[in-house]
Amino acid sequence: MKLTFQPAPGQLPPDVRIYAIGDVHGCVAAHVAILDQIAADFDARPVGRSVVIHLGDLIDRGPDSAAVLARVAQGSPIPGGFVNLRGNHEELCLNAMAKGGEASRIWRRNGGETCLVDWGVPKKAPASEWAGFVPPEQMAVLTEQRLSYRWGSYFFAHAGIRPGIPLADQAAQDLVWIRQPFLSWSDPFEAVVVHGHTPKDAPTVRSNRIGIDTGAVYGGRLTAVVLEEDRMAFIQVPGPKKPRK
Ligand SMILES: [Mn+2]
Repeated sequence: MKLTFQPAPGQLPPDVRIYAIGDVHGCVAAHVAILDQIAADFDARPVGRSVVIHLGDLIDRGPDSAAVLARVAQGSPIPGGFVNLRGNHEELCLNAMAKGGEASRIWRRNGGETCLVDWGVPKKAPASEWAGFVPPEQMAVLTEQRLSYRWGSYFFAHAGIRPGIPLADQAAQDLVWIRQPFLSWSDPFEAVVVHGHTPKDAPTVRSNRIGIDTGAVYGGRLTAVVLEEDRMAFIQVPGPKKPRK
């Protein structure tokens, strides 16, 4: 695999490489394939400090959310480990388990039904019992996700940020859910925001943000961005061919 680099809108120190992976949504084969490519790139071009960031929405809608969580729980294929950010789907899931009622209906309607099936939760089990079906290491992936991550001139969050508010003061609701006015904001932010959440046919590269949700679960591809010094490259693998019923 040969990466094609282009100028990046941000900057990292010379001995650092960041791999950030967009919305997986249960597309386990694509996830495994992209981790393999990341490992191959790292082995071919080792670097002093590295990390693999999941930008959130590991679960819901795709072929096997439980298998994706299990793979994430196993840890990174390269030194430096995983940083797992919270997506709105993980938030919906945890809210459903904690609150039941309307929160559980909202999650089920938004892709959570597939996740429950993947965990083997019986159709009639009440929301208060769902967590009992989740392997502890998978639950830990969900509960230990962080809201954002910063390195060099990059800031990583699932959905984006609220323009005009310092990065340190961003609300969880915005980091996990925001679309506008973030997506159409053209002025610089405190850092270049690397995010998923809003699917597009191709990665979006602007001077103030990089969007890498390329709709793997909707017939598109799973994308990872490779960031180093003043440049970047994309790794892309196909998502599943047939949507899940
Ligand atoms: Mn999302």
